Amino acid sequence: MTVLQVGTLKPSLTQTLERRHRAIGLPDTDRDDFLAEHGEAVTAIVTSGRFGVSADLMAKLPNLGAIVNFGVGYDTTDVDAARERGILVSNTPDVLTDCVADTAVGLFLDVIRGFSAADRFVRAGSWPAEGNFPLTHQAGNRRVGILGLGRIGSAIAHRLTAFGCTISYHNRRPVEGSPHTYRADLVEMAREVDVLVVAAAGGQSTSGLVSREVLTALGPQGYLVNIARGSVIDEEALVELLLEGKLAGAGLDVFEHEPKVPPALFGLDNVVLLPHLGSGTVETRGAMEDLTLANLDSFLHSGTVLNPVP
Ligand code: 8YV
Repeated sequence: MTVLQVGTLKPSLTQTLERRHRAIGLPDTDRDDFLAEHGEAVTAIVTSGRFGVSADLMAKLPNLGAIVNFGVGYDTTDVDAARERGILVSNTPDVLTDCVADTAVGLFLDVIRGFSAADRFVRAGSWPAEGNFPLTHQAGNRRVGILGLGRIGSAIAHRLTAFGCTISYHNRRPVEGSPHTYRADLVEMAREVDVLVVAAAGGQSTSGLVSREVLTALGPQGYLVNIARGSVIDEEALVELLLEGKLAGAGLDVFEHEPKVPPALFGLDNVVLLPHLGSGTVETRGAMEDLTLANLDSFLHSGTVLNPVP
């Protein structure tokens, strides 16, 4: 039984996998030779949302039983192919909800109040030279639309409710028992809100969901916050509309081609750019590591995982 690591993982996770399970890493080169030698022995993979497992790789691992994903998002793994082959896929839900929701609120405040831009203003010596920083806008008591009222979306709604915001949301279906207003039509919701917060899962079903039409409906007074996946938004349209002043601003933790960020955004003070750090705290990444190892142990001991993806 061999555990295979796909992609670069948190160093302490790699150390534990090597120590406890003698895990081996999938090399970047000469993969076919490597798989010819080790492929049959591999029963479990540990990977992360940045890398994932393709159907092609699964086909070369005839005894693979589980793909254990470090992270809640698993859009880089071909889950349909895994299901067809009877391979379990697990993720790390719940433990990162609070940190990712905090990041969304941080972006929400920053993009509306201009804190990062104001920080640059102070550091550049512009305060004594130019006088007061230009006025920004109020963040509390705004109308916020959340795309994806799952665990993270609900935690964002909870936080922004405390800021006096009115929350509406768009999902495929209404969430039973939710106190927030359901909007079946995303374009209509975007038209009605001041801020659109994207918290939907990535993958094919949500690819390009925040289209040019949705962004145009959000309009020149509207702000966009994305802590989900870059693929959910038509990034080209987003950049164009921001450059043309057809959106008030955007707070982005995720991008379509990470770690590449469209350079056209670098000069815009109404855009806040973060390097996909939503879950990136010592506490949360530690909890994700523990849950990843618990899912792997569960599979190796009982053939089941604790957090199977739907
Ligand atoms: C991680 C994430 O940065 O959980 C997710 O889906 O996007 C983040 O928590 C990522 O999974 C680590 O590679």
